[in-house]
Amino acid sequence: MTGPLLTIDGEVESPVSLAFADLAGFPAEQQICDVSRIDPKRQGDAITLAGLLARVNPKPSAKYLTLHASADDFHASIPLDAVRERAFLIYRVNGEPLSPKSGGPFRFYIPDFAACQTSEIDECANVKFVDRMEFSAAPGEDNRPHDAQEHAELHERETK
Ligand SMILES: Nc1nc2c(c(=O)[nH]1)N[C@H]1C(S)=C(S)[C@@H](COP(=O)(O)O)O[C@H]1N2
Ligand SMILES: [Mo]
Repeated sequence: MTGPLLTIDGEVESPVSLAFADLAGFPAEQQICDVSRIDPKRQGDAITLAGLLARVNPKPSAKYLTLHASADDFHASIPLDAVRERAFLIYRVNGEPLSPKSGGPFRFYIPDFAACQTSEIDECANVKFVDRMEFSAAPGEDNRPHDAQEHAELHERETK
């Protein structure tokens, strides 16, 4: 039993599907222990996006990263260069997989995100339940809310 998988594909040399145990096996320098050091509101351990990139080896054509959550059909597509050195993927809390309540099993996180709807790199791009990270030359699927009303409706759905 490997548990849920995270697929990383698109414009990369080596597409992969990774399970919890694979992420736990990433080298120490690609792990962030205790993300609360970076954002006190978040907890757990993460793999740096740089570490994931080193594994899949993006092609030069990879300019956008699309985060797919098929669980609730939520998607965000962001310019890779803007997050390459700072984003990470939270996957573990107290040695266990990140719970769905916290956005698990895999949650994308960008420190210093902009307020919702103010830029391509906003809080809404901190996609929960990520099951696929897709690299592409042009922007991919993105159904982040466009205005305050859509945003309020999304959060209303989320709490149900
Ligand atoms: N899969 C998924 N990820 C998501 C969302 C969502 O509805 N589904 N909402 C986004 C939005 S609009 C925001 S502002 C943040 C909120 O994160 P939080 O619930 O941890 O505060 O999650 C983002 N990630
Ligand atoms: Mo948001």
